[in-house]
Amino acid sequence: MKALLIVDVQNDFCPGGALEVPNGDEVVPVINHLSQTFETVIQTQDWHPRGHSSFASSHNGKEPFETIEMPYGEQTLWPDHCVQGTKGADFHPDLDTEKTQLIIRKGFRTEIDSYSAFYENDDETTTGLAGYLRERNIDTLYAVGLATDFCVKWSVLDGLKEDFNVFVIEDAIRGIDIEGSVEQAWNEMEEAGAKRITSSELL
Ligand code: VGL
Ligand code: ZN
Repeated sequence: MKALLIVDVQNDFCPGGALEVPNGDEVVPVINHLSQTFETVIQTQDWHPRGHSSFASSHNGKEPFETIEMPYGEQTLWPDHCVQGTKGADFHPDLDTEKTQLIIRKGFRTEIDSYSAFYENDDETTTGLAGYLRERNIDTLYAVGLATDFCVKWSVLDGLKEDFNVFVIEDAIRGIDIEGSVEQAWNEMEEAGAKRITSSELL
């Protein structure tokens, strides 16, 4: 059984948002088209409390896109984004969410960031997604959404680590791209066993 995994298609990651992904909104019509063809659709939602430790504003003298050392390793700092209950944290208004069966919220613990749909950035704290998928006999994921080089990449890598087959739909994702990070993300995903496809191969 397969599922469509829609990662973080939220206002703050779209043009005009707090952490905009260039052309991030272009994924919306493609994803809407794809979700019609899936029986199981799952979404993630970046969902940070105010003052989250991944926000540059929580660290004196730090600017967005600098990195700091956290107890679990290196962490990139971001503009305040996807704050719980704000418009920026809402899904893009044109994203079709009727077919969504599960929404995984992540990044809600102040002290740990969470890029992946499966594990928080400490690589230990789980979201419960792997168990949910196994109980529903889902063994294959099709990953779409934002951002290629962060939440999509880590969701794909962790999905593979948890033994799911993972396809990445290249025209249904967009990246932030910090110093070549999109190309690096593709290399890492493909080396780990992800299969790169286009939506036209499914539609
Ligand atoms: C994301 C940075 C911070 C993402 C979330 O959805 O890729 N990136 N929080
Ligand atoms: Zn975030």
